Amino acid sequence: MFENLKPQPADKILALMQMYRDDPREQKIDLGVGVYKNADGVTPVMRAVKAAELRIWEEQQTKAYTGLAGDPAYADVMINLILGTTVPRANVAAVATPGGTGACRQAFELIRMANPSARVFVSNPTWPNHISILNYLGIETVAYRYFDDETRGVDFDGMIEDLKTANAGDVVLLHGCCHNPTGANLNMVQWQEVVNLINDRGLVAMIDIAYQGFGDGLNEDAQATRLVASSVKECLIAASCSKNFGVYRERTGLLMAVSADAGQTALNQGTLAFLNRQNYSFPPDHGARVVTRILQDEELRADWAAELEEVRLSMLGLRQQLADELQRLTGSDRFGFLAQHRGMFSRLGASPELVEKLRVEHGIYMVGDSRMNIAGLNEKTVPILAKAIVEVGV
Ligand code: PLP
Ligand code: TYF
Repeated sequence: MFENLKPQPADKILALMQMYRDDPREQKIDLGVGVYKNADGVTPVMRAVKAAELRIWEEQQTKAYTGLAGDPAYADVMINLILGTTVPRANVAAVATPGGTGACRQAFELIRMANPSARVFVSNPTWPNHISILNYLGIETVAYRYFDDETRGVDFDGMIEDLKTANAGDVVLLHGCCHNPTGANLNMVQWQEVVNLINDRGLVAMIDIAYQGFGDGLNEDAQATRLVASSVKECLIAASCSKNFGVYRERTGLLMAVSADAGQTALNQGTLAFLNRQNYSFPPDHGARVVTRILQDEELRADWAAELEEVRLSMLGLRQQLADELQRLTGSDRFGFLAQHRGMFSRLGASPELVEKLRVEHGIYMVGDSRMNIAGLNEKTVPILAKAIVEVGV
């Protein structure tokens, strides 16, 4: 049997991570995989996470199974964090999942189950795992225009034009905030227009929100998701705690199915629990329990929010420093978009050849599409990157 296996394409982002590790140069700079790093290049365990883990260790009396949906308290706190009070709890079905990836995977499976002919419209570009999983599940994808190579902002007219080709029942996959890989995002007026189009054409919204708190703030980054969830007939929301709680390896995510008809929720909840059972039975618990503990405890929650805010502001500071430095070196504003982008990533807009040159000649690692993880920089490396960008001729 095994002889029938074929080599599978490697994940380019993860392959780059290995290349970076294997590079002996001391001054190398890692702007690859989307993991937050502080000025010392460390991905710290957040203070509130440590404190919550300690309390759980002291108090936890059992590790017996939870439920197929995970701990209900986890769903409650996460729904509140993401949706606030914009949607009644009775309209939301939710299950814990292994990370945001697990949530995406289950959402796609639910789509295929409910409407096998649905196509999923994905931004061009989007997180490569979206396409990879959709292809694997045999779900047709349609790319909609999103990133404008000239302005390095959103090609909103192109996006709307392409979404107008969707048929009733097709799914529109949107990044709730901090678009990966471009860093370019819609404003709220544009979000409203997308919502109107979804409603006019009978489309289904799906939101992937993996960076709440990394862009403009915890509530600000949830604003679009809240607008969509409270304005459409139904939507799926895949959420990740990997980044904003720094619990990457714990695999902590949530999938929500939101319906304007609360009478639908029991069936949605049963379906989500069924999907969990088919794939892995009970979802991972530790990360979810830590998140629950933090969000339920006023002090831990405040400390977590404060540390997350430091993380957010540090990335904004690096963006501004890089944009200023490039302004100084080039005498032009053409890199001003770096300060406008939000989240961990910015697409620089360099050709694959220049990305390769940056890696080979300068030891600067970014993804082949010129996506940079801003958190991979610090005050000392920003000028080095800016100089290299100008030298290779981006
Ligand atoms: N969705 C997007 C857009 C992401 O960038 C990521 C990566 O972090 C995820 C989902 C899921 O992350 P995880 O499965 O690690 O929670
Ligand atoms: O885009 C990123 O870098 C993060 C981390 O297969 C990631 O979302 C990258 C690749 C992958 C899983 C997670």
